[in-house]
Amino acid sequence: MKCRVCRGPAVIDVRRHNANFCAEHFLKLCRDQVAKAIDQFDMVAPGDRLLVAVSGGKDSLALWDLLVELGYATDGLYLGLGIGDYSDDSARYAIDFASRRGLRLHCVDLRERYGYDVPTAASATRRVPCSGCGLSKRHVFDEVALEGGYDALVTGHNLDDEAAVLYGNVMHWHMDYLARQWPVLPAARGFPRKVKPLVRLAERETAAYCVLRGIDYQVEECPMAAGNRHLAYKEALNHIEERSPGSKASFYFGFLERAASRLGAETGQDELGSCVRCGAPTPGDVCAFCRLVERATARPATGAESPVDLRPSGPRPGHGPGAGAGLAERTDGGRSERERAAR
Ligand code: Q46
Ligand code: ZN
Ligand code: ZN
Repeated sequence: MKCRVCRGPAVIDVRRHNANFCAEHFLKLCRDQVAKAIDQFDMVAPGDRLLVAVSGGKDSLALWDLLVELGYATDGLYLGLGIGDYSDDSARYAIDFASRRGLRLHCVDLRERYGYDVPTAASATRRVPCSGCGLSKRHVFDEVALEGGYDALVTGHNLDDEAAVLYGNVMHWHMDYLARQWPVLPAARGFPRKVKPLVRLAERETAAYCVLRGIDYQVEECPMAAGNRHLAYKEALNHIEERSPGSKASFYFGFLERAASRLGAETGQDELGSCVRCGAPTPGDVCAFCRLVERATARPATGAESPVDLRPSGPRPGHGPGAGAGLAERTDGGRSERERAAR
């Protein structure tokens, strides 16, 4: 097995490119693919300050490393979800990565900042954990990005993620989600710009990138992933990719080229009011996140305590100090109503 570029010994085959690469040229391929995605979709401008949502997993740490390598000004954001040892270990990987490189990492803990965690939210709402988890991530990421004045929020969604999201959205004909499935979402009132520079790299490639760069990452799967439909879509696509390499890329990029622009995403911003508690755009009085916090922090016994007051002291961005971080959004349950309406 020889490297396509230098004919030296290869360390990885990338079947969808029908090519093998040595370590040096594989790392270059990864940098080139991220640079190409940023350029192709006009994700960021020179000098932009980027906030990278890092979970401690391979995708977000590879992404952060790649952006630093490419010369972008980045800070990280880690969101503590309170999922036992899994969260504790994930935090360590994120913190270790940042401290070794002298990078700034905001750490936000759901329990410390809002008084609940993902397991509590799941039992209070009686929904799959990913539902409240996804809603929490989206809200906190938006909030911290706006608070910090970042030009864009960057998430580690890779090609496998995006293809699986597309598969699910097509399967159920979620036309509103399909209309917004573009690797860049522009900034809007109450929302930072959101970009996904890893869309040209597959999951296996971000894992290989981390190994070759000596990046330690959380290899365990989240123990609360049960009920996550996204994983089933990924498995289905993996079967197809195995038999027909390149299918995922063809599916996803074919959609972007041929269909996405025709769907005409509506932001819906004009119809939204502001949450009376946190100021976030919402179609109702109280946003989905604040309702989640209220349910997850409610004490069943006396009823004497009032729900957590999330009202910011000034105009949004609000919610007090700190910063947080995390992964990326998913298509399975738990899209907030403001996201349904606006994103
Ligand atoms: S962390 Fe949260 Fe994921 Fe765990 S509970 Fe589901 S959404 S699976 S990326
Ligand atoms: Zn080579
Ligand atoms: Zn709110």
